[in-house]
Amino acid sequence: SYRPIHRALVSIFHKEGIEVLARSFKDAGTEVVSTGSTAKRLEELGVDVIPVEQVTGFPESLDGRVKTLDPHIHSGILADMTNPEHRSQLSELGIKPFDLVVVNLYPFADTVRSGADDAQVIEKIDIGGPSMIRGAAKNHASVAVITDPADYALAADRVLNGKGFSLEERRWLAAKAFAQTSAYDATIAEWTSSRWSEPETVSQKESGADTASPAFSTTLSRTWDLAHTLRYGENPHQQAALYVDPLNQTGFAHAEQLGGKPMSYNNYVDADSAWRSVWDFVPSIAVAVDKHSNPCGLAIGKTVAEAHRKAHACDPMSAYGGVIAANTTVSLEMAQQIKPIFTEVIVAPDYDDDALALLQTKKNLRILKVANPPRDQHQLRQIDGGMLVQGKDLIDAPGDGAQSWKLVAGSQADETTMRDLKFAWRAIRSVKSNAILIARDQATVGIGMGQVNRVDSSQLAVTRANTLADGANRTMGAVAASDAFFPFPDGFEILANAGVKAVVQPGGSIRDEAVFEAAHKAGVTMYVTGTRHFFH
Ligand code: 93A
Repeated sequence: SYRPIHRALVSIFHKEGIEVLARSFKDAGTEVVSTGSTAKRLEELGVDVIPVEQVTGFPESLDGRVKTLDPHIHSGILADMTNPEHRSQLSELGIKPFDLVVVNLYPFADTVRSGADDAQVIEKIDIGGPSMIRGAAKNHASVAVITDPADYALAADRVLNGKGFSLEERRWLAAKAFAQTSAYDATIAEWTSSRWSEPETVSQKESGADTASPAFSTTLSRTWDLAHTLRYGENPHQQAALYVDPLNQTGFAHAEQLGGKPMSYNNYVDADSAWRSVWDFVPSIAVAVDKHSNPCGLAIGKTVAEAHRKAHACDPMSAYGGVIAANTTVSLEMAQQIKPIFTEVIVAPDYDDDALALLQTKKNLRILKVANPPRDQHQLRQIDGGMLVQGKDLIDAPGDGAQSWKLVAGSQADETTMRDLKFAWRAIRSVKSNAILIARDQATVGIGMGQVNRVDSSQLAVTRANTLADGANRTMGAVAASDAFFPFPDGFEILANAGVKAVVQPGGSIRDEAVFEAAHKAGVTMYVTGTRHFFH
């Protein structure tokens, strides 16, 4: 099953690391065919190279777009040398087979990231390279294909051992090669479909596309590059890794870490969630303190330090070991407040120098800087055997503007109450369903999250508000939001009994009238938004 390497085809964009392979070619006397700058580099390294033009009898043309796309090359790659007919055809045609193909591709993703214009990006779509790789991988019965510079030393060994690669090794190399060409094409598809969508001139009948698919095609065709493996997943017995979108270099996954231990799987999940919630409040200054992907405090402040004080005060007990996100530069004052609190992660667009220096004295605090707001428009979630995709629950969905809210009980909210209701409605999007959120002075004071019925969420929100406040009654005169409708009056009544004066909720239950009636009786102002904010 071994195939000795007599003749190799080499065409590589990145020349790094090729020395070891070049030396083996020289020492073994391997015949090497190569393209333009690759041939030049190999010659510098002392290898006798046959230029590809000599094999094709055709000049490199069209600015290099046609170099190796030629039957003299591809017959040498694709001939199945275990097949006598292929062998005799090759000799009739005067074509010599390749035993080894070494290719790495034009740097498409790097070119996109460099900010190059469309024409330059398009020029970096490699056509000849993937053709050679796919041909050699298909024909692994006869050819070994190397696409990863990390395998050059291995290839050099197999060139020099006189036996070449085993069939098992060639199959493994073929599998790696197909994975690489498919990822390469997927990145191209992501880039093209993000800018070229179905034009209006194509009717739905003509395109035959599912109406949902154009919006999602960019997200679904996305490729993921392994950034690094993580120590473990949610639990120590689970393997985990971080993959990043090669075309989105600005997202949370690319956060710059300015201090602390390496990020864990749970740190990423929780901090991403806190990060998302503070951006809902721009242009206001907001801080979130999260635990297990839920806020244990979320607040708006005149300064970032004030926002943090208010967010922390919501539930100081749960804030222990939490993650903190701010949507603006962290000040020294805020850093001083955080100093005594055990915190896993802090994420912000930037830090004042003195604030950063102070935070860096906390050796375990992971300090993340993410310059840009969240950008991804869609969310993916894997289910067994499939993938769910949805548009993001953006806060400016219809109904988020209070102008479309409908007053269904009690009297019109005054300015301060309305301000707090809007805050509560905005904040509740970050809370796992069923969610009930009690707020005052543009800060959460009690959050009931993730319960399997709304009554428990209401009770939890009230209990949290009043037991975590050193004897103060924080629900009396506060406002509340519910992420979805109250199916019965009971969940609402818990809030009313605790003294909540105004409630905002989506409405839409078949028992809406009973809920509104309960609000009316309790003298509580109630608005319905018409939209909900489920978050599962
Ligand atoms: O422009 S191409 O799509 N057309 C080709 O025929 C071709 N052959 C090799 N790109 C082609 N290549 C690529 O050129 C290889 O994948 C490799 O990345 C690069 C090597 O360039 P050079 O000719 O400078 O050695």
